[in-house]
Amino acid sequence: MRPAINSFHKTFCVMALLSITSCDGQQSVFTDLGPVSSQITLLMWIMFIGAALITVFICVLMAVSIAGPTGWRQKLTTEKNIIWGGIVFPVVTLTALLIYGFMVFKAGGTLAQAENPVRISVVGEQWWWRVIYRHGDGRITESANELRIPTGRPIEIELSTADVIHSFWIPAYAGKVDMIPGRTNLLHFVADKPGIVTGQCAEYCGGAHALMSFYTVAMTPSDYDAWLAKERANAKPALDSQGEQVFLSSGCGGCHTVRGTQANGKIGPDLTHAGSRQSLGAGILPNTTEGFAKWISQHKTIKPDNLMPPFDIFSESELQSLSAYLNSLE
Ligand code: HEC
Ligand SMILES: [Cu+2]
Repeated sequence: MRPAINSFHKTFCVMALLSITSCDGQQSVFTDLGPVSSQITLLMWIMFIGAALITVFICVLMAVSIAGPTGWRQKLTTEKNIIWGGIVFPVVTLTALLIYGFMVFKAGGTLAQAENPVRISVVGEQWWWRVIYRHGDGRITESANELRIPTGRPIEIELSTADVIHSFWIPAYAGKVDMIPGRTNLLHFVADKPGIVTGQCAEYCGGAHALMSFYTVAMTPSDYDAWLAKERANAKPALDSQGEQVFLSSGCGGCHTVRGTQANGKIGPDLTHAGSRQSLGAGILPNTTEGFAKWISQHKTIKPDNLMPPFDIFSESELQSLSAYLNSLE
């Protein structure tokens, strides 16, 4: 058990470090890469600075009422001051904030009326993301654990869940929206410029919740169109047929799809272009041949509780060719 705990700790420490360094933009509430998140950040600053000023003011009043000159203390207790300071002021500020809050709540509202938004469905699954790109012709392309979006175009994300409540959150673009069983919620935003940020499940959803992350890649519209055409295509024929053979004969295809092969399972993430994503295992491992080998041989310790069965059956060379094959699926 020891090595297992150690490697879990290692992952945990790396995650903790990442979350500290994340203040420079990857996944920070202070980063605004679109109009919806700027409005939310402004609301946050107004609330924070307002609350800080009021707290300081209350502390001064308290100090005066405890240790101030008698004249000042008497003034504090007049009926007029109680009514203005204790009733009128809170009612006015809280009502103003409530109205302002409702306005920010609708931040994506005008975007919701946009014609022809980019439509993408994201389904929360314990503990990964199913991502479905909806094409203009009504067809779909399924992918996983990464969101790609074009800049400057209104984005509409349809959020649902396959199991329990999850919450979809990319702080750089918009507020969190819950994924609730039996419902479809819509999230609207725009990405101002190309870049890569991360998002995270923001509602506790069971064991591996903290390891349910994902990358979002914003691209110029022409790059996006080119990428989507590539994503839509089937997997290229494998250069290394041994790796593909191991994949197809080990039961992986019962849960995973690689379009263009016999693997058409729907239980786990689509792997048709798995090698071209930013990360593996919902944002927790680097997308390299070693990363795939690590996932396949150690995923139960790297991401405890995840629902892929353990596979300790491969020889070193089988694992190597299987990983190289998956990494070649670009
Ligand atoms: C019983 C179903 C099942 C089988 C069989 C299965 N997997 Fe998985 N696999 C999953 C699930 C579920 C996940 C998502 C785990 C998570 O991140 O929580 C997953 C995740 C993965 C990922 C990470 C995908 C990503 O988007 O980053 C890879 C790679 C992978 N599996 C490879 C394999 C290989 C190779 C095999 C065969 C040796 C295999 N799987 C067999 C269910 C399965
Ligand atoms: Cu969660």
